[in-house]
Amino acid sequence: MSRVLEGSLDGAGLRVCLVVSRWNEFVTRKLLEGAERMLRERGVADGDVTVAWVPGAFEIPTAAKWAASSGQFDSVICLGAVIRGETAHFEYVAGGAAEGIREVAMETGVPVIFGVLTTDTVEQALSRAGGKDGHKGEEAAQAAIEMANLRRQLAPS
Ligand code: INI
Repeated sequence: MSRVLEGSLDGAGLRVCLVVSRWNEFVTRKLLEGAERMLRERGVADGDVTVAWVPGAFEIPTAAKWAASSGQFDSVICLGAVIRGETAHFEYVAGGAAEGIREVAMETGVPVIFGVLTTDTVEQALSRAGGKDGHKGEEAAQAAIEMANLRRQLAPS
C-alpha cells in the first residue's frame, strides 16, 4: 500500500502573512477580504494573520521574501491584480511577479501562494474576485493552509 500524504484544511495554530498590492486596490481588497474570511473559517486565529501592503505586483516577491525568510510565518499569500488593458508592460509586471513568487517559495521552502490575477480586463478580474468565476482570494487561503500542513508531514523541522 502506498503511503499517501495530504495537507489538511485545518488552520488552527498556523501563522500567515498576506502580501497585497495596492495597484487595482478595488480588486485586491476583495481578494484580501475573501482570503481573510477563509482563513478565519478554517480556524486561523486573527492574531496569527499579518497583512503587508506593497505598491504593485512587481514588489510582491520582495516583501514575500522578507516574510518567508523571517521565520515568523507558516505560509505567505501573495495577492495582486495585473490587468492588461491598463499597461503596455503587462508581461513584465505579471511575469516578474509570477517568477519572483516561485523563486521565493523555492529558495525558502516556505509555501508562497500565487494569488495574483492576470487578466485582460477589469471585468475578468472582478469575476475572479468573488464574482461568477469564483474567488481567488479564498482559493489562495485554502492552498496556504493545505501546503503548510503538508510541509509539516513531508519536511518536519
Ligand atoms: N501593478 C499591478 O499590480 N497591476 C497592474 O495592472 C500594474 N500596471 O498596470 O502597470 C502594475 N504596475 C506597477 C508595478 O507593479 C510596480 O509597482 C511599478 O512598476 C514600480 O516598480
